[in-house]
Amino acid sequence: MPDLPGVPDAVRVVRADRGAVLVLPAHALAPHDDAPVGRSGAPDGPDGHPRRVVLDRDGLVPGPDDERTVPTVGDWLLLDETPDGPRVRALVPRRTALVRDTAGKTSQTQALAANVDVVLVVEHLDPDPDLGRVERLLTLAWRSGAQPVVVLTKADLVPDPEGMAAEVADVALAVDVHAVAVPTGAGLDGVRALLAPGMTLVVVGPSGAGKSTLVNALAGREVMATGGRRADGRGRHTTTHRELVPLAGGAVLIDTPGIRGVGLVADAEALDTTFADVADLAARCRFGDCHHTGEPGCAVQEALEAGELAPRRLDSWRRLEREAAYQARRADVRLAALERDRWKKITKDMHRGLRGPGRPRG
Ligand SMILES: Nc1nc2c(ncn2[C@@H]2O[C@H](COP(=O)(O)OP(=O)(O)OP(=O)(O)O)[C@@H](O)[C@H]2O)c(=O)[nH]1
Ligand SMILES: [Mg+2]
Ligand SMILES: [Zn+2]
Repeated sequence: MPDLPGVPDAVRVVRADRGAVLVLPAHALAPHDDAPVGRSGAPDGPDGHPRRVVLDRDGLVPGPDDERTVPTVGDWLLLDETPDGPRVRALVPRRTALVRDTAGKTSQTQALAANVDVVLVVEHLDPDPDLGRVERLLTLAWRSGAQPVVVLTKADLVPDPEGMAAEVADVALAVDVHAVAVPTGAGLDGVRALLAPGMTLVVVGPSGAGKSTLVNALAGREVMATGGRRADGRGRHTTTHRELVPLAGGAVLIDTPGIRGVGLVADAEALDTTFADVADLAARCRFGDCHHTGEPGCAVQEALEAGELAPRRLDSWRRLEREAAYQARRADVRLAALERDRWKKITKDMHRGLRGPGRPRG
């Protein structure tokens, strides 16, 4: 695998549940003729079917730097064979990771998918695409280290898909935008071009956008169940788990459930990439700490007044920046708490050491 020079016996997580993972060996993911393609739900099946590996009690696996990590779809693992079955020896360091913030007072993040090359940000053309959501998912994707690509679905349901795609492209800088219609196959070739052997793609987007329909179309068979659309146009949450689907050509696709509000984990770099137009303007403001709220020499306000920057775009940038800053603060609080606990333990151990082993207290 191009992924893993020097780690020939690694297996890949195709599905992660609470206490166990389903894995496939690299050769089951590589291109070969009439491969029995792995499907989950058949633990320990014949060759080509995923194997079930039970995790330690805590559900974690040994990662780099002795850190224990929750394994996720797309992870590569090294196994040990034991009399009780396979056990995870180590997690191979992740090349990229799509991470989201999960709700909670102190920040907790969740890796949605690992070792991804391309993040397909899937958004429907009918109902109208939500540009703010596209910007949010693009930021998440840039942060992952993978290349984002936007896929606009249901092009068959609108009169001017190309015009709509151009509007989305205006907010998706440095990103390819494809409008597709699965019933007619229109636009799918552009997405198929991304499926080189060894590539890992993940689809993210709202429920009902057509992620699983797209996965099936690219796989050429019904791998994932797809859902209807409710009368109000909103999704039904048909897909309920993340799953890695090997394609015959040697690429793999990861399908994910529609995420309601995906908590942003972003850094300045990811935001500046998504909003490169705003960041460029902001760099030209007279004052380095300009808030773009009426300061003299504000290039952002000037662009707004000249109609060169959409107010929606600026609002969206501000909202995501605030959210990312808030998330980072919560992460800091959590880190500080962890650090405090660690020192408490170290000082406690130290005192115990000073007292000497086995020496009675008091
Ligand atoms: N007309 C049309 N319908 C589509 C297209 N793509 C998906 N659909 C329909 O949209 C509905 C939702 O599709 P799914 O693939 O289940 O959506 P999803 O994004 O996987 O949704 P979740 O699993 O809930 O996150 C289904 O009824 C699909 O048939 C398309 O290109 N054109
Ligand atoms: Mg789905
Ligand atoms: Zn300014």
